[in-house]
Amino acid sequence: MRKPTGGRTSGDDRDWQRIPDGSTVLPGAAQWSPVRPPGVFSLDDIERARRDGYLRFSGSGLTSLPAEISQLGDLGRLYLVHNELVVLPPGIGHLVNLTELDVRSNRLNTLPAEIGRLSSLEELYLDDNAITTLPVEIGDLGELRNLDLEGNKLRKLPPALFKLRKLEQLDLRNNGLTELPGEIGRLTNLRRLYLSHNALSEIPPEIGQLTRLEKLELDHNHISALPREIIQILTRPITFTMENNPLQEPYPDLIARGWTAVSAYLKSLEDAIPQYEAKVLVVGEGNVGKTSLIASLRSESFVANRDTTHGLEIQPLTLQHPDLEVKITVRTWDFGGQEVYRITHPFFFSRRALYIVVWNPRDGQEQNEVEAWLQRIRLRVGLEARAVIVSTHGDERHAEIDYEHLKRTFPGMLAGHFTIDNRSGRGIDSLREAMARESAALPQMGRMLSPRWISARDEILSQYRERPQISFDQFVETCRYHGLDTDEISTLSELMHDLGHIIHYGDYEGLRDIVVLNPEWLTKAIGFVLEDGPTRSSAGVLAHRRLYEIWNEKMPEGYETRHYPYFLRLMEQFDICYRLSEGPDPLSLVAQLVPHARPRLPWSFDTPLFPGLRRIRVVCKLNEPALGLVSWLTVRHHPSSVGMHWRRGVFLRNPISAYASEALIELDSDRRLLIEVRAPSPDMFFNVIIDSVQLLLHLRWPGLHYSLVIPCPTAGCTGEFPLDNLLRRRRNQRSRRDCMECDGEFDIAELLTGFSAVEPELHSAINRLVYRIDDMSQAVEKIEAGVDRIEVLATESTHFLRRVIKTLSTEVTDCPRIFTLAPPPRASVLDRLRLTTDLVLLTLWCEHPGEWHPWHEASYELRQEKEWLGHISPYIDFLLKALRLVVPVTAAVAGVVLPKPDLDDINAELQLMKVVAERLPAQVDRPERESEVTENNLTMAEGAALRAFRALLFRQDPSQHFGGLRRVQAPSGEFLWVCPRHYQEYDPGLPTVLDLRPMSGNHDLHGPPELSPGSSH
Ligand SMILES: Nc1nc2c(ncn2[C@@H]2O[C@H](COP(=O)(O)OP(=O)(O)OP(=O)(O)O)[C@@H](O)[C@H]2O)c(=O)[nH]1
Ligand SMILES: [Mg+2]
Ligand SMILES: [Zn+2]
Ligand SMILES: [Zn+2]
Repeated sequence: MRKPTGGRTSGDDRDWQRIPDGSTVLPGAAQWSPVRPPGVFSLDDIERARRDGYLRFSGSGLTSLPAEISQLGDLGRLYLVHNELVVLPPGIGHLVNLTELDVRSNRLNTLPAEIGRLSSLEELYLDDNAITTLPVEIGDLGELRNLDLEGNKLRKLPPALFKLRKLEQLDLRNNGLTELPGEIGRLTNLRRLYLSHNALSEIPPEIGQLTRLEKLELDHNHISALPREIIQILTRPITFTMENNPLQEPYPDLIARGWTAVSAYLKSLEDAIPQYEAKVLVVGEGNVGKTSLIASLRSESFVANRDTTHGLEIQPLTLQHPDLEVKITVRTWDFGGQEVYRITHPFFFSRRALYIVVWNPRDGQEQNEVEAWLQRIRLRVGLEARAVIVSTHGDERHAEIDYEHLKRTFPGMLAGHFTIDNRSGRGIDSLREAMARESAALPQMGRMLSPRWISARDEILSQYRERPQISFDQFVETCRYHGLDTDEISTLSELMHDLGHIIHYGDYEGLRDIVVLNPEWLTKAIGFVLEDGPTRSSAGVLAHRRLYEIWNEKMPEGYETRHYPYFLRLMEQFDICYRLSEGPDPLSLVAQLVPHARPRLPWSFDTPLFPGLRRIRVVCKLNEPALGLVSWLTVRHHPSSVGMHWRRGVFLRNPISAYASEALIELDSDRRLLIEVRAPSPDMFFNVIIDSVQLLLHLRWPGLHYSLVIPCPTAGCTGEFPLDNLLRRRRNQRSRRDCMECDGEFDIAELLTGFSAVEPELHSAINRLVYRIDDMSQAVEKIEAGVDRIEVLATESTHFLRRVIKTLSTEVTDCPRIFTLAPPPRASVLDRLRLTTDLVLLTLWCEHPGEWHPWHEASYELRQEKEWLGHISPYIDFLLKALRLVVPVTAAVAGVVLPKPDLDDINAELQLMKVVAERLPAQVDRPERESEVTENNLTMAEGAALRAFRALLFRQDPSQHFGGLRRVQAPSGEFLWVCPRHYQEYDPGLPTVLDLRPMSGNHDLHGPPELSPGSSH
């Protein structure tokens, strides 16, 4: 649990610290505690307090305060942390000069009325007590700026609290608050409001009046919706968290998209009406009666010899809501059951939908087909999926299905089993009722939506039959016609994409121009590539010039050539293929079609380790086969490809050769993925790979369970150690572990290399690396002699920089986080050294792994920002250290990928930053409890400083252009801000497709026209 940024006066209190177990340590504890019997307060103490202006009596088992306390009328600060106090004596009211009172971690259940006399009090720490009520006199503390009530037993907030107009920070976490009164809106000076871990079910609209808020924490409450008025604070650079709340639709998706989306939605709610809509997906083998079932549900007449469904049909259906006097509008998705659609259809299995698994219990139809469909659904959708089983041909055959067994296999997922007959209509009514009941329980039921949004959406969707896709311009035009503004339009498109109504990737160049209305239009195109004979026989290598043949000749209605680059790009987006070469005859690799045979590899799992290398090996055990896992990994990691891939595996080499890191990933059975990394220092590459495996499993198969085990190092031994067991043993200080199979005894720390838990705490890790860098740079010849040392150091540094990014991402992801400060370039050399911090140049950096560099387009002149730089200084110190790691990395990489000037640039920036940092004002604000390291590795002070930096940056760059730095997601999941040059590695734009239509007329006189972004229409 993170502590808020509590203020504490500077000076000798700063070394006072709270150690991680929550107890407290006093500076120079030796001279205090041993000689003193616990709980005794001596006259010496009083004397000393008079002299020093403060009294500290912490962690000493004190049960009451002596009467003498009231004689300390001049006392400025009183620290009574971690004692056994049950009450504060009324005499406390005499301490009228007290500015800070800290009674954390005692047993108080209320405060005396006399507290109200402490008219100078600015900071009051009452966290971790048992306070149930506060006296009205609390409202008299007119100077109070910081009130900490975390971890008490408040159920209600006293009205007097809202008289504290100067309050800047209010911490109410971990109380039993059930209600937040509207009066909170009076505390207009609040900057930080902490309300996590309470029982709040609503946020009052008055929250919108807190326009100075920088941080609002609402995690772990019972909040289901947000008031419209919150827009006023959302439009500011605020850190707002509300994880673990039962938020209604569409908040979860919107929040995942960002607060701008939430604001746009809230703004539109003015005239909103509840929506009763559901999505029903009908799946099953071919020819079992799916289409006939939908017809029956729609009360259409039975068709004896119905045609097979090609791809996907979407039909509306209305159902009566079981409890309300409203109709539910259902969109039924009828999936053609033929084999060819198996790969692409699961892309459209959405969450928050009802599934109908149809089967025909005729001879030869097996129950396990039903089971296989349920499994596909669960893999793709996860545990929240709901499914109904329907047996057709009920008039002819009795459905023999072991429903109880299925219920046990898919706990919580099944919503009933129905036998129907499409010819006679038997059973249809009760199925309809069950569908209405299940639909009514879907989370999006009753979602509020503006009628303007509804009519825009409906008009767009109604076109799907005539036009499988429209341009985003057309989408925008329709929305504008219905009165939506720009923010609303992008939010609506995101919402529709998330709900599976359309396919639209607004964040990607090349993909953002097309809005797909009929998903089948797309899946068929992809299916044709996957089935293409020549591509299959050339081991998955797809020559782009084949696309005309694939897409135009096979499809009766054809695809327009201008869409070819889009389809290909989307296949990349779906991790189906990647570009092998662009040149005159561009090629892509379709990873699902690579050969079965394993090529010759530089090494395999049983090759002995070369000297100077270490290895990390792990097995990822899946509870169900994950079809396509290896091919998806092959695509994701294609920058590391060395052309060695096969159906069951891939061999990778980190593109930065200085890291000398190689990996072998291979399925040795349907459910076992082996991963081994070999390198002088394998941790970084290993972590990148294991993170990407976990991310893919999580994204593509949310319903899949997996565990990680470490295979026994003995050659030929089949023993393995579950990872969590090893981690637990290590926590329990056990150092060795026996193998059950070969009786070998192994060092647990050695088995666990590469796992983050062994990693030292971030700060000490950085310090150690920086020390080693200094050590090395003092003996340059050492580097030249021992090449492997720089490899190790470079890899380890990169690994830690990746940890740094991950750590920073726990605080801030919506802007670049790495920067340097420099005196303005115009200043003379002398002026630059004699820097006054009135004018400082802030330059953001590109965060591309292994190649961090300053991005001078993103430079800001900070004028008169002394105070802010003071706020940020703890983070600047942290950054300076982290950035020093960049130098050896870059040095190792220089010449390989980076031009040397970049290295000079980096060095120059760092030198200047050091100059600036040394001249920064000491913290002008109260310092933080800086010794507290939070679980995510940043100290309190650094976290707060990072947020302050964000606020500063947003003020400097309100349009959030950041000099063209853009956010991308690395294959292993973390968000990075990168420069335009590196951006292309994440979003390569549209591929080139050559149009080799058969020659006709004068068409080919000037060679084939190129089809790329500009040449459409
Ligand atoms: N007697 C009888 N015939 C049915 C029933 N349901 C479907 N049929 C017939 O079975 C055949 C297949 O039905 P469809 O509804 O087209 O099956 P489908 O599952 O949509 O097939 P695909 O689209 O190819 O996946 C049609 O000829 C229907 O008339 C039923 O309950 N009883
Ligand atoms: Mg059908
Ligand atoms: Zn063994
Ligand atoms: Zn870059």
